Amino acid sequence: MAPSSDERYEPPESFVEQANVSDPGIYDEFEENWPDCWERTADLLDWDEQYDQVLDESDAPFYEWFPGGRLNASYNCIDRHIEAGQKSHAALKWEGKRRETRTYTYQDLYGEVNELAAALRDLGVEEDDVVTIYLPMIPELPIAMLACARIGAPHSVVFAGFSADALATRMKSADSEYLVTCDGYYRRGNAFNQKSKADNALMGLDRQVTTVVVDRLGRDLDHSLDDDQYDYEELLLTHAGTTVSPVARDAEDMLFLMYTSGTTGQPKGVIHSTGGYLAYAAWTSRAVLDLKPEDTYWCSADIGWITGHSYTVYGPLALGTTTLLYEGTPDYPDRSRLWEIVERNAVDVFYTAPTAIRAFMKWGQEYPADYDLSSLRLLGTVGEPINPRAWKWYYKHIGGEDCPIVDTWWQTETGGMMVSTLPGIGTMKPGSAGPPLPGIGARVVSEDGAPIDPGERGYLVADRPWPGMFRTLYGNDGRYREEYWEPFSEGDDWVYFSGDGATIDYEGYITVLGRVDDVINVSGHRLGTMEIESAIVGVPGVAEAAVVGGQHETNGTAIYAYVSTDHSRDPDETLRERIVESVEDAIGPFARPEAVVFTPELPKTRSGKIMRRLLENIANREPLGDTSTLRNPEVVGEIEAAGRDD
Ligand code: 6R9
Repeated sequence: MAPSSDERYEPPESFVEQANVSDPGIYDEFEENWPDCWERTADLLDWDEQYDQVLDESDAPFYEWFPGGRLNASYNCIDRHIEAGQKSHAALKWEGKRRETRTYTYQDLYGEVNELAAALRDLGVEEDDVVTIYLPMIPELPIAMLACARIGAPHSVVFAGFSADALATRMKSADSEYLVTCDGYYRRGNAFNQKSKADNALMGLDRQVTTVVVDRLGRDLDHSLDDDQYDYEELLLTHAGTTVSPVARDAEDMLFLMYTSGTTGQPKGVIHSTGGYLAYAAWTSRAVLDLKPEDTYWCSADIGWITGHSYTVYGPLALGTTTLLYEGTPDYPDRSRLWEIVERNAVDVFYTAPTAIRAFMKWGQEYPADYDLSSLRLLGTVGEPINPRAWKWYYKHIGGEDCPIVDTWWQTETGGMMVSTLPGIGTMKPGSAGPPLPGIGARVVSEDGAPIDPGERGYLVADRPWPGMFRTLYGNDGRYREEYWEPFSEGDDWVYFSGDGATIDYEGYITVLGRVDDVINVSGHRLGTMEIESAIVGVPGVAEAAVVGGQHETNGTAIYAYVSTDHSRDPDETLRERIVESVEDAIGPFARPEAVVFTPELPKTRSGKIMRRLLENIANREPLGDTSTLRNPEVVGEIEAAGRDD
């Protein structure tokens, strides 16, 4: 990825004048009062019981934020806005794939969340039971999340594009006995059966699962319900008008689980708390996204990923904003779809991923140019590094050179944004995310943990905890400690390791370079190479596989799979197709390799380790450097040739 450019942009005066945060003194204020500075994030919420303390570090790195405090996330995202007179204010606006639209006021949201909460309770869901949600971008997805939050049942949302196997693994890992899913959804205009995927997953589980099924497709897809499967609409009717008082949860109680890929084949269940997470999501939505209750705000990420959790659902709703949900893809039915939605809804703030921006760029400026985008006040990006060219295109053709851009670096584990300029304060430098947010201890260090010189490559770490941080990995405190805290901590100085490489400049601006571990970021989706490799080696005839990320014009990175076959099998098209299918079955279509390159052997060191770096260079058509440490240097030429033929 290209390094940041030297260009600088200042936020327009008109933006600064109205910004939620515009006093540069905020950085010092947080430093001087750390950790009490975080009280101002907790103050954005309504608490049933005040917390005793801001931060308890006694069992670090198992930190506790706002211990002793009690609150309910659904109350904070809904009820309190109604109590404040906002019942007729739009909470959710939904744009469906077939141009259907739906608007839920805060009162509507209250009604449906309560009815579903009552129904879930009736079905047996108790406080602390994990409810898995496997839904596409329809209003029932955030509604189900908030219904769970209301009764103190942590949700585990599994992205709808995941396969049956991936769903089963996640349900098993979370000991989840409840599932909310749907009959199906439209994909590029065609009905796609989601329930059969869910049913297949349930067949692989050795426990009874109670399922709620949303009817998204009506007559376009008939489905039948088993004894332990319930129709969503019918459940709501049975519980029409019922209300459930929000359960006061301990600040440290789990609000949700979110599975993400790591360096081993097993996905990790990242645990987020109720108090610290919600406070941090609300605070960053206010300070970085500049959200105000009267805004219509659109984050284009799927709620199945962390970005949608923090910045489509929890942050914006905690602030009483109108949050927009879009079910479709940017180019269906045509490439103007997003801009038409921005214009029609007069969207104020738009948050998307660099992959999407690169696609818009490729399609051409004429699509946004046809629409009135002047309602936009602020733009954001997240998920991967943004190259300066894409940044400038976004600034000019979407923002009309009048909207600041926040390039926000963060992760599933961090719960909320960590590195970004504050839009009403900071100078923007295309390609560089910016300084750490106030109170955040993000640093770039060398292998031994010492600060690196500006311009040098180092590792992105955080040397202090923050309220939105994950609390542990589900059922795996050991892995939490080892993977995230042990690499850079010394004694009692706990340092969080992000897994990303970065540089820092003289002004403290951080440019994130990407993962330094075996995680590949494809279009902002995090995938573990091990997960993909194990799907590939499961195909009969495959001997070995290595998967690396190679640069891709729009997706940022694409998956390149290098595969050797065993004696039983010669590589051919059928095998290639089986490999691709196997990856789709194990993970989902979004993990499909861009190329499968057959090679008689994988390049290995003398000790037998696969040289992934070398394969990465080959995928990127980069110079190979020293290959003398290879046991089998002759394969390199063959792989290069095979890749070219592909
Ligand atoms: C929120 C989210 C996290 C990984 C992270 C990094 C990459 C995210 C970025 C960025 C450069 C940015 N990443 N934001 N890289 N600039 N602004 O995406 O969470 O799915 O867990 O991915 O995404 O590599 O480590 P998640």
